[in-house]
Amino acid sequence: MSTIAPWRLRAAFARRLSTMYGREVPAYNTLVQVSEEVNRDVVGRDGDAAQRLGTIDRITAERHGAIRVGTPTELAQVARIFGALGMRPVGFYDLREAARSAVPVISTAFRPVDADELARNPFRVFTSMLTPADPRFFSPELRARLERFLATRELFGPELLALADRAEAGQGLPEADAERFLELAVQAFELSPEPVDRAWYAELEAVSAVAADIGGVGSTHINHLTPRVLDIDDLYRRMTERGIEMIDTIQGPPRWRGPDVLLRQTSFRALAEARAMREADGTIDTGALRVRFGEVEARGVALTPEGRSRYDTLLTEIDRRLAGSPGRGRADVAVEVWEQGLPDTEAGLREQDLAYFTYTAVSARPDGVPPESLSDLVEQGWVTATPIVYEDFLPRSAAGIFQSNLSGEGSRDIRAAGIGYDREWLAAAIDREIHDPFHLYAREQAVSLEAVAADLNLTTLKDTP
Ligand code: OOG
Ligand code: NI
Repeated sequence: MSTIAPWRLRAAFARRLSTMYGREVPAYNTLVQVSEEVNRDVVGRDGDAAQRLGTIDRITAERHGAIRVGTPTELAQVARIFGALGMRPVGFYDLREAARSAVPVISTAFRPVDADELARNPFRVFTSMLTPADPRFFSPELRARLERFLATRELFGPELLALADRAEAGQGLPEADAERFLELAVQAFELSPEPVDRAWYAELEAVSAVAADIGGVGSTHINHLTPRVLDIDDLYRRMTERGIEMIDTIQGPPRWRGPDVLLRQTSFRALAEARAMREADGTIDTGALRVRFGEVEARGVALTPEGRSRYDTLLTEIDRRLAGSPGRGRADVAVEVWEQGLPDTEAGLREQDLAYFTYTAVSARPDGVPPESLSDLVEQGWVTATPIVYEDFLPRSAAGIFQSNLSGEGSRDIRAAGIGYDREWLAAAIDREIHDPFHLYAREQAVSLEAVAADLNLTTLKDTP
């Protein structure tokens, strides 16, 4: 019997999750359909240029999901399930600081880390973990009850976890086991029909809607599944024309004349879904919760640490100018700041070492001796530079997405000191390396430069740019 490799499990899981989510949240199907229309139109209009950051096949299949769990134990189990799919934890996001309203979580993203695995299927899941120990959000008494509640629930059964471990250790599963694994894995992220304890949910919701979504119920669920689109402004217009209420803005960089960088995202608001509710007297009623929404994203080139700090500076500058002239629209101010602060060509980004690229020696080489500097090699036609797509997330955008979908602001005690979590803490808590996204991009670029140096017999290229 043939073994189903991790990347096939990943692709199949993403497909099945998409089918399940479309059944549960029909507006998601509309979003996917409109995204596909937009992508077709952009490829028709711009041809190959539209596929500079990924082939249309990759982009059509590309999704990210988001889930939320309550404890390090649950997060470690999630890591085993995604490990079976060839997805590793990458990056550490602290949304407690990034959001205006109460979002008491820290997060990472599970995704493939190697270029060839990403090319096969780039499925990723933004995964957040509740922080009941943070006294800004939870009193010691509420924390104790919340932790007790979380300790008794089981999100992932032993059969699912055992299959996950076998898949990760054996680099895949035989067909029949793969089928069972996928079935159980998708089930684990479906919305549970179990009644929600209304009072407990409401108590947590008063602190934070995110806390209620995570700790107010006995299971987890996928809360959005995001397709990738080549023109997010066009998509926003088309969704609005169809009468779907979108959040106010597109998060991240503005639309402008230069290259797409990092990530732009927008979403439609969480929809009210009927849920069974357990009342204080034990009777079951029907209520409604707004927990799931539809997000869409456009991806650009990955920025170096220097490019990223430039990006953060530009965001702050937009806020500063807006505060100075409150009558102006954010989009206009953003474009102005971008045009003043960022090179508007790929070559400019490369020369200032603001973004990552892969380099390839061309087979039909110019005559003579190759120059030694990388920019000369590219300019004189010895080497091509292809932007590396940003595969990760942005804390401020993520906080914005969380926030725009919350029912209330929640509450927080700003006098209490927050407790510090970081990448090392998270790695220890789940006993896995948390990859640094910058290292992954830098490694991909470095590997390509080594190949160029070997192809062209150059010894001095390695450490540039
Ligand atoms: C995750 C929100 C963050 C993104 O794309 O930035 C996110 C959540 O709502 O659980 O998915
Ligand atoms: Ni998302």
